Amino acid sequence: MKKSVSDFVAFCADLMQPEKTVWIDGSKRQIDELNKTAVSTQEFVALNKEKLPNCFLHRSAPNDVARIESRTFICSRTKEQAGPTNNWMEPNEAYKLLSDISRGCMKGRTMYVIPYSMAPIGSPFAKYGIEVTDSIYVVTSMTIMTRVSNKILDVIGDDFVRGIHSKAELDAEKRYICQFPQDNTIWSVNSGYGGNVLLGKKCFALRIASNLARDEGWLAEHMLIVGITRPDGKKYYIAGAFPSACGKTNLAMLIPPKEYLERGYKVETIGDDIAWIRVGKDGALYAANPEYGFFGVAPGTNMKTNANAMLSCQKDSLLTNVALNPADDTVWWEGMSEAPETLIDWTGKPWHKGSETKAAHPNSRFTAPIVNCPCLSPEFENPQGVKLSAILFGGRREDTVPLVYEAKNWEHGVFVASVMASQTTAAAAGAVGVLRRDPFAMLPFCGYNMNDYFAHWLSIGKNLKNAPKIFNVNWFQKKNGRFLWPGFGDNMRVIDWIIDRCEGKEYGTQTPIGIVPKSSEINQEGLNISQEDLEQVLNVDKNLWENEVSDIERHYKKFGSKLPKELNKQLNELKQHLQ
Ligand code: OXD
Ligand code: MN
Repeated sequence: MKKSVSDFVAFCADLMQPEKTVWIDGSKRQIDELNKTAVSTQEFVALNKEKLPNCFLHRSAPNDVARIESRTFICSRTKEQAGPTNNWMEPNEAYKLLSDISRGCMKGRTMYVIPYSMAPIGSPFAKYGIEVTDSIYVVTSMTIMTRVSNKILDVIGDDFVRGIHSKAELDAEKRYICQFPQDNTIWSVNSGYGGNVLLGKKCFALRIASNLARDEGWLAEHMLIVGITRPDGKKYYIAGAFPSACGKTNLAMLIPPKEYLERGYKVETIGDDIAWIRVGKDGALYAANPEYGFFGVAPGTNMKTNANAMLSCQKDSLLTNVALNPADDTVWWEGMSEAPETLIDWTGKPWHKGSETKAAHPNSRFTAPIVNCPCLSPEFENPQGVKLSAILFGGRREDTVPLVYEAKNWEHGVFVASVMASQTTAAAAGAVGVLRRDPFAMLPFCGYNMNDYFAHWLSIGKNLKNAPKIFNVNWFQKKNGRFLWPGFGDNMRVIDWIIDRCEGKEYGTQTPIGIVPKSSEINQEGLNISQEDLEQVLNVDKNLWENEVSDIERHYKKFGSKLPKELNKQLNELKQHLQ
């Protein structure tokens, strides 16, 4: 084993003083044993062995149910490197604080050492990590979400990403999720919520990896990747960035309307949350999903909205903060089906149908192996990734932003992504439903100065001979509280228009914001929407866009003088077009 690995593990053991250290080898036998232990200590509840084989319910502490952005820090050498959108802590100060909190925190516990790979081991995309943790929930989840194997110890270099996690006392006042980009190190303490503790995911694959990507000339993005095959057999791959809990999983696993299925359309999933994207020799972009599982939002998921997600979490999965149906040891969440009469809610208390409280937490999750997904693409393990035809950006907007529009070119696309906004969701602690700008859906995940991140995107585009087209989509427009667009499978109609545009079809109308489809170009066969509503979702309202521009100006002020000039130029052009 590399000395750097054993030194790291020795450092963690010296500091946190676990009773023993166990190396995770990725074998089923070892995980089965650990799951049994977790059931015996009530960390897990074993679920129905016939209906949900090898599935377990896990409850996190009630004050620890979402990512906590206010306690997430980028500990780069200078505040300027972390930029205007991140919390920053001076690295020596952060290391001292975390060491003080962590000293002796694993006394009487086992420290598990997890070697894992993000992306297929040995592929050009692969990056390796070691996470130490005192939580079996983390071990089982990491085994689902990443490629855990003792083989990693043979291929790992000194540049592996060091991850330290301890539940410690689950003390919210001493909860910290710190990234140290200059040392490839992540330190998370006093939390047990997935997004804060499965260190391969947000902390590594986005915050640390975005730094690596900037230095090495690639992109680490909060994006789904989906493959579409048209009846003529031609395949298209599309990546899409939407903020947390805005439907990336649903779009990645979309089931097309009957009319499309009958004509031979096929949709296949590559990833639902993170894309690592590299420039190919042909000047196109190639994307791979570095993860190995789904950590999806449960509420609202059902056999109609996302049958593939439902089918993915029926075996070998963890269900976190959902309700338990004690009648048959199955699980339930709001929006799954008609509620059973009685349940045990996500906090472990009895719950009755009609109760004012939710049975499942709004950010309850399924953690499911990607190989369970019925529509998993055969390209998922392709070490070269898949060639992107289009990149989508979008968020939850009740008005202003039409169903879809196409950016004029790469630079304009970067502008569109830099001003994206969405209503906040339960995936992060804090108010829900508040509109906030979330550039590239990366606001909580970009591990360095976002001005430099925008500049990196602009410079990647300059070298692309076969750049994907960039689009913005919005499935969430409302009138009198009612969604105007049916969404889910019907989003295929929008994807189809996007692919037509990628094929160079002379579609759409130039508007001040970009190219918007004419309603006649959206396939309406079997679509249940009035002509009026369809016109409305495609409308670009100049007054609303003038307000939007004022808000974008306020948003851009935060970035100060380092904001790339190309973006201000794009904003000025938008203003002119609106006049
Ligand atoms: C997630 C998130 O869990 O974005 O993917 O919060
Ligand atoms: Mn996410």
